[in-house]
Amino acid sequence: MPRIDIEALEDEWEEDHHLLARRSRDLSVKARQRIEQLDTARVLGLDRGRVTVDLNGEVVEAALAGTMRGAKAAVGDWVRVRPAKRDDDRPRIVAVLDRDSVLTRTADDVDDEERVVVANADQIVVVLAADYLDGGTRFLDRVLVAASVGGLDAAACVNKLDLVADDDAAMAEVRAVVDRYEAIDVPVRVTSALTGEGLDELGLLVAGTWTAFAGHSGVGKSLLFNRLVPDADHRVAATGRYGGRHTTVAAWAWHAEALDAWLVDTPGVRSFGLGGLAPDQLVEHFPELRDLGCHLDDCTHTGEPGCRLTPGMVDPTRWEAYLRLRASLQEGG
Ligand SMILES: Nc1nc2c(ncn2[C@@H]2O[C@H](COP(=O)(O)OP(=O)(O)OP(=O)(O)O)[C@@H](O)[C@H]2O)c(=O)[nH]1
Ligand SMILES: [Mg+2]
Ligand SMILES: [Zn+2]
Repeated sequence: MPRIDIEALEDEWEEDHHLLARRSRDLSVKARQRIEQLDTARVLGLDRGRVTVDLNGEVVEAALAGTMRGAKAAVGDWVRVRPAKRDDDRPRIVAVLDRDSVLTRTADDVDDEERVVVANADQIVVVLAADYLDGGTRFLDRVLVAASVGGLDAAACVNKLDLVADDDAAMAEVRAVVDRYEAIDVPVRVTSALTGEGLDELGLLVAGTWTAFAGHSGVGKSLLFNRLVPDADHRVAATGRYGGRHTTVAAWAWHAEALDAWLVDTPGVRSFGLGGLAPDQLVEHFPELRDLGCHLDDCTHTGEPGCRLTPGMVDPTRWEAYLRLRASLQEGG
């Protein structure tokens, strides 16, 4: 069911078409039928009241209809668009269609206001900086949970390889991260957006899909994006240092023609909250715990008598991540 205010929409139509102010139940049916006859478009970007959409292959600017009060569209959403009534007007979005997938986050684990990062994407690629893997993998562990909840695939990209290429210990850490996540079927690509290393492999990962990039500020999402979509020319931070720079301020989707892909650059965030999730649900979204073969009902594998989990069955770093997230969600709940 599209998220719309049918009654308000009817009012607007009555005004538009000078319909008799007649309220009957089949007006709702008619309003829905009319919506179904309208074109569908895909949201590429939002900037306050303006919504850029892809309407039958053309990038046009639309606006939310007055009837959409309170309804929110996000990048990637499919919407129904009513044509502009006058030449100087913009097409109006009158409905947001149900989502196939949605990646949401909250400000922290206590907050439960869900913010949509991207709707209807096939895949999220979490970008990590090779010289800051601890923070990056903690972020990745959270996004893997959110992607599992929201029904999209997840992958990782360890970027800035050039910064650690000469450091054997750091390179061993990069390899350990690749192995840890590939073991749970999360593809990991290793790149340097600066030198171009690994970009072909990253391109293959995103080819033919709708993929969003997420990650801390300054990890190189926009530079990677510009490399994959050369005509996009997104703003990239001037220096290679971190410090909560937040160069990208809004999510935006671009077509990477050579890859037949739609790629979404998103603003870096400091934290990726999972406030919408109950602590006991977490276990469902750690594949290695879900597939443990523990047959206790609703087992969280945290000391229940008869639990099948024994030390060594699960990667210790991922196990720590599970316990840490669980504790954080318990504090929030
Ligand atoms: N050495 C090196 N620097 C890189 C690489 N990728 C990006 N950078 C630099 O890192 C800085 C941040 O890059 P951005 O692409 O702006 O980072 P971002 O992830 O988009 O950041 P936000 O938009 O704030 O979320 C810039 O100065 C880039 O030039 C890389 O592979 N190696
Ligand atoms: Mg950016
Ligand atoms: Zn168990």
